[in-house]
Amino acid sequence: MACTVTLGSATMEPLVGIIVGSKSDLPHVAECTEVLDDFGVPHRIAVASAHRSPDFLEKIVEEMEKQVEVYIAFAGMAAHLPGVVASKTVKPVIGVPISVSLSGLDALLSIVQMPPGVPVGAMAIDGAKNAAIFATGILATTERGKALKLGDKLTQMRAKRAAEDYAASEEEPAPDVPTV
Ligand code: C2R
Repeated sequence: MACTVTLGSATMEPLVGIIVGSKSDLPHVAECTEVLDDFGVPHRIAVASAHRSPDFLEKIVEEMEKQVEVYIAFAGMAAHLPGVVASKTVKPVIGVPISVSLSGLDALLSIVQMPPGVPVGAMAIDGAKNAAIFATGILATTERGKALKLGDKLTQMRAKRAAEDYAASEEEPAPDVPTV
């Protein structure tokens, strides 16, 4: 499943490689890609398991290595997938624990407790949206991220959220929301 984003006349290569342990995790991926799409960040999605389809996972990471700057890996239960992806790349890997069993604590601990030398940036359980925002923050410092004005878009998103709090509290004046 590949997704490219067209900006003007230019079709862009994916910047984020999303790998998910099972198709049953895909609803969480949708929450993540919705945010990436809002920021205009192109991404590619693959279903590949470190346990069930290790050869396919290896092939997918090999391909994505040539394209993406950051990975997001989703997995529930014994969530070894993000760590295995991290073992195959030096690029940042963001891990999202999915609450399939034990309220997601099994997946959280599997992702967060990586041995020194092979870190995974662990999100909260089911933290798909923050994974997209964190990936966008990492990309904001890259050349392509600068071209996409990702830093400005993140600032705008935060200002909008703050303005919503002001508005809900009926406080004056609401802060200006920058436009990108
Ligand atoms: P099924 O619904 O397919 O039985 O999967 C998946 O991410 C999913 O949340 C149940 C759960 O197993 C997880 N899974 C992993 C890995 N592969 C699949 N944690 C892995 O390689 O780490």
